[in-house]
Amino acid sequence: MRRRDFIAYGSAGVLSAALVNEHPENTAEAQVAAGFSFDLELVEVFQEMIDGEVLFALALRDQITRALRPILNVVEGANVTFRITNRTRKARRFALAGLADDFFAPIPAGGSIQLQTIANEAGTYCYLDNSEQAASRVAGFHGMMVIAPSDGKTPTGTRTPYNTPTAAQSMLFDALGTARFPGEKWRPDLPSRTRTWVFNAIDPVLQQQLELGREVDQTAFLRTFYPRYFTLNGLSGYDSAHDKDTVPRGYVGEPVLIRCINMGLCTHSPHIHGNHVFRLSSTSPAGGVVKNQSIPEVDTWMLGPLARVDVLLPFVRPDDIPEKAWPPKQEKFPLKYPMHCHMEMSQTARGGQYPQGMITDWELLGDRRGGAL
Ligand SMILES: [Cu+2]
Repeated sequence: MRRRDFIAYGSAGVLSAALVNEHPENTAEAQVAAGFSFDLELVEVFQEMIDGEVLFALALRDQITRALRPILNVVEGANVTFRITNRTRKARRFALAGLADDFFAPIPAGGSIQLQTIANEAGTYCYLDNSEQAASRVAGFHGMMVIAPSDGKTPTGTRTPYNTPTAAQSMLFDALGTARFPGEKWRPDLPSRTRTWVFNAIDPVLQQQLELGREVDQTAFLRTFYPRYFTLNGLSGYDSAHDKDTVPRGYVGEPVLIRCINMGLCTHSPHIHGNHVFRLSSTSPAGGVVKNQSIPEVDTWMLGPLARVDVLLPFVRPDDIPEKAWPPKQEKFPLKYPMHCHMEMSQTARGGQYPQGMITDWELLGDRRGGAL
């Protein structure tokens, strides 16, 4: 089920009948010879929460696909142009956290701007509005930017998500498809082998303050922030557990890269059942991408505010099923395993409804595709 999202036109904030989509896979890219360009607009919207409550929110929208909070896909080294129109009631400032060009010029209310930068290092990044410090980011003006590598191969030619991968990253990606990980290498050419997870926490009081056009006192905002909804790709609970763009699905031997960013104010701890993940990269204090020199195998990974972490879900036979009992005969495929945040407050909606918070599934569709192991 898709939640309803509405664009709010004008300062009156009247609910419009225009339904809009939030599809992470609706990439906003429009590749041109010299680089990438995006036509985007800053909008005020109303979005339906998991319990039916409708809240005001801010968002960046792709002017062509109409997707809210699109994933911006570019390639390392390319020139990137953003043409942005600000349709909100306040001046806004688009920023790419973690890239060298962190601060562009402000965009006045009703104005348009063209911004340019260079995609300087492959990895997972985020865009946001920092004109009201953290407030408008948390209120929905955020999204992911993915810089794919221009080459991205290990010394032996295996594809990875990074240019000049570390020795540890190379060992892991080279090992995919061999004894420990029967099956295939990671496949960047298949969209189903990469998932993008954007985490956020929503306080209805903040959303209402922004809806009413009130100034947000930053100190008070940080002190009193009281999130009631916890979202993954803008969805919660049942919705995110059944969202085709959020749920990793595949057969044994089809590893999936999961790019994670936390746009909220709370620290989260995504925790996964069935398989462990391999933590590939994290965020440097200066905002860059840290390609890990050693790769921990974990079932929980920490995501502080503004953290960006890549993990690899290997899609191996789950350890809790003995080899002699594999493939399972009584329990039928697909085997569904949860990912839920270990910060327990995040599992609820409105402080009580469990499990309607930050959760999704991943699905093991069957033994090795084609049967050969
Ligand atoms: Cu659990």
